[in-house]
Amino acid sequence: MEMVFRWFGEDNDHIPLSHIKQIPGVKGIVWALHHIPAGEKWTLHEIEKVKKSVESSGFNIDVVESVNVHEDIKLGRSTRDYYIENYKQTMKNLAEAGVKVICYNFMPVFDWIRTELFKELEDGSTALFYEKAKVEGIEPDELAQQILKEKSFTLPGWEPERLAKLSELFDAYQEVTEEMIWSHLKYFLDEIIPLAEQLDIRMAIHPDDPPWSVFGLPRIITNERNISRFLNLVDSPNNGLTLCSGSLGANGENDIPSMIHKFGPRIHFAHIRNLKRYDNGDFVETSHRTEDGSLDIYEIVKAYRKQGFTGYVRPDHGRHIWDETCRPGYGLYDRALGIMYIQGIWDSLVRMEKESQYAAIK
Ligand code: DNO
Repeated sequence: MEMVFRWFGEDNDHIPLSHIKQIPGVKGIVWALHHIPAGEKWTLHEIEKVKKSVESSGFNIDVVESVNVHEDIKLGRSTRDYYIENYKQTMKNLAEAGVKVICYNFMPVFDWIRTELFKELEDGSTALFYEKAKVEGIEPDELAQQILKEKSFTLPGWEPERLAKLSELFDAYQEVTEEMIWSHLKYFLDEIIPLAEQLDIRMAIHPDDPPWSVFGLPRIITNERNISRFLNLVDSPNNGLTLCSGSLGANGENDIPSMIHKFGPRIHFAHIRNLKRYDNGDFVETSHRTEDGSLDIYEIVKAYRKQGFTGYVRPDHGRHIWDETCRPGYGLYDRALGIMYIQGIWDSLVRMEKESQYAAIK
């Protein structure tokens, strides 16, 4: 596995690359041109600017998260071909700059959803929280207002241009069923995967977060069966996954280690994080440690090790600790702790394998 760290750019992140450099084991920066609205091309010139600053700090730019898909593509509108052409041009430019993996998602309207960004935990830290009853009893624009009342940060997936069109988008999705989303996704994949093969780019869809329908919007990348269906829509190694343990793990029926074994070589990018599920359907994000949440992070890392996983991995959201002022989920400290926990498990597994081989020889 190759450890990478998400970073929002020089003008957009409070964490300098020099601090990321001090986290042991991090090889690459997961980046994006966050200022470019979904649907517009990423020019080589803009890409090269990030490449220069990231590479001069000693990191690779192999993984992009995300090149967002324009809503017209998800809605299957007649204008989708225009946006797909732009997407392809972005893929070509990214390949030219040396990018290997593109993470994206196919969630209608919203990317991830939470009801509180700084929910206090028992230890005094704060973390992202999802309250089921609240989502069921609130209008989406009201939730967006509440979530964004702190203007000191921008949130990936909650970009202003997306939120400005909220009611128009909800109207547009009224008639869109899950099966229609499947067919729009297939149309998109039929266009981009052959190009990804030519460019040697691995496309990695991110699961829906949380993995169920919210506000009546159809969501499909939610469980093992649907992920198998997704991979068969275009059966190519370049049509792969970002396997996000925390997104899928919000549903207790999703068995993450079993998915890792099942989808093995089609997982190009691993997001590892923990969360604590409550019986009433709420969940809160926790430290990465197995004991702190509902997911068995040890078993997850072990499954990757057993698969011989050589892809990219990043710690996912962390808590906000030690009074750090940061974008929700993306502080330095707890993600760095998460990295050390993941690497601690991985390194122990490697050592145990070596020791048992050695014992067998003796
Ligand atoms: C939130 C992230 C998501 C993710 C996208 C991938 O913190 O996990 O915004 O980047 O869904 O396309």
